[in-house]
Amino acid sequence: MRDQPNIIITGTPGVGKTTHCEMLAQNTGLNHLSINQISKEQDIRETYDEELKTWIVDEDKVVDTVMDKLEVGGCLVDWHACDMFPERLIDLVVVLRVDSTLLYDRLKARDYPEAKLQENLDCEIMEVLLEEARENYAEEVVVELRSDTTEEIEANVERIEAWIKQWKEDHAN
Ligand code: DAT
Repeated sequence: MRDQPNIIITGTPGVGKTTHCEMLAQNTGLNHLSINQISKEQDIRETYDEELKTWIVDEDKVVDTVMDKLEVGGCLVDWHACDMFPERLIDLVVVLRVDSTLLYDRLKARDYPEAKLQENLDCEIMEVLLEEARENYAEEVVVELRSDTTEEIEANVERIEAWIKQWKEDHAN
C-alpha cells in the first residue's frame, strides 16, 4: 500500500508542466519524474520525426522504467500523455490548459518549427489531452486547471498541495 500519491501533470507542450512539477517537488518533497528527461537519459527514444523535429518515445519502455517508482508512490509524472500508465497506480491526473495565443508565444520562444508549433496548437484547441485523460481515468481522478498566468501557477500548486495533504490523511493507517 502506497503512503504517498502518484500524480500525473499533463497537457500540451508549453502549457507549464515542468514549472508546476518543479514547484510542487520543492514544496512537497514528491519526486519529479520528467519523462522527457528520463527518455533522454535512458535512451528510450525510438525514432526521430524529421518534419516535427521531435523524438518519438517507446512508451512501453517508459512505463517499465518508472514502474518501480510508481509502485512506491510519491511521483509527479511530467508528460504530454497519460494513457500508458496503469490506472491503479494513478491517484490524480491534472490536465493543464492554456489560451492558444499564449501557447503560440511560448512555443515560438522555444523556436519550434512551424509544423510542430501548429500541431501543438491544434492539440490544445482540440482538447486532445483532456479527452485522453477522461477516456482513461475515472471522472473524479481528472482535474482541468488553467495555466495562463503566474498567479494561476501559484493557485494550482496550492490546490494540488492541499489535495496531497488530504490524500495522505485519508490513507494514513
Ligand atoms: P511544459 O513543461 O508543459 O512544456 P514549461 O513549464 O516548460 O511547459 O513552460 C513553458 C514556458 O512557459 C516557460 O517559459 C514557463 C512559461 N509558463 C508556463 N506556465 C506559465 C503560466 N501559467 N504563466 C506564465 N508563464 C508560464
